[in-house]
Amino acid sequence: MSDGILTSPELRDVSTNGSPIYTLFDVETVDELTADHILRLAAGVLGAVRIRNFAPLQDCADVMASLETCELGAYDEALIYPRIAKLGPAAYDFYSAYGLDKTYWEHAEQSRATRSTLLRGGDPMDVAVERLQRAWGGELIPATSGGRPMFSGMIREITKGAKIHFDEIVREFPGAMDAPPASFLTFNWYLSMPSSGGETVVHRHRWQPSDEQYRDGYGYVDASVEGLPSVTVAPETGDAILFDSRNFHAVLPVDGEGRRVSLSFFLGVTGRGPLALWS
Ligand SMILES: O=C(O)CCC(=O)C(=O)O
Ligand SMILES: [Fe+2]
Repeated sequence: MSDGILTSPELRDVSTNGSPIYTLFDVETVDELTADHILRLAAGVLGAVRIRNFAPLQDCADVMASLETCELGAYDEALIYPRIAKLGPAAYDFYSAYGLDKTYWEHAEQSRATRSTLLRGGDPMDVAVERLQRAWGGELIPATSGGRPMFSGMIREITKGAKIHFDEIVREFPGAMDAPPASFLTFNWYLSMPSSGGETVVHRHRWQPSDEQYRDGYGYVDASVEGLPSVTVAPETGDAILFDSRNFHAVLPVDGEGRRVSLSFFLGVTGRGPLALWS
């Protein structure tokens, strides 16, 4: 271990027996996302980033008003229960032995068309992409499946919570994505948040085979993460958060007034830059 690691101001002592354990699993709440946040999430030395006022409240309100006239679909309720409403296909819904099936591409096209007018006649995804691009300072490109650009930018309403789960397309749906990225992050921009409840909890834990004893439908019971460090993020309307989607995470049920709706997609640092070497 280098001196740099031992003296970093971001480190916290979470020990219970006197010796310090550095988890490098904090939430950073910031006004501006930077490439460094994305890289530290990718490297696994940050729990989550919350970006305050990611986009204007008026944009959120306008998208929410347009959504009133638009019926949301849902994940397959036989698999994802309690129900999670959404606009836009997830690989989760359309994976078959041969990759993403034909209906995925049909849903992608329809959903893009519906989403493309929700923000005063424009697409709220463009706002998110523009902000992320500015932070990253480089290109954002769609992942591909069978050579075709995949859909990104679901609008999702989680009301009764989401079970503890992880998202890692290359492990869950092998072969669905052509060129796997070198990291797996999730982005959510909260278009509406309730007055209480609906927090996102991220646990410092990645899937391992023994977790299967804790299976609970599409997710895992609390015992899978017992005793492990975790962070709870309570975004407000207009905020966005990013974290490593391979870490087990859950959404708590809404218990106040108001809807919990986010624009959501996965992103990953691609693995085709130069290789950095060190000792
Ligand atoms: O809605 C959230 O806060 C997180 C939802 C989730 O499971 C994800 O983004 O992977
Ligand atoms: Fe998730």
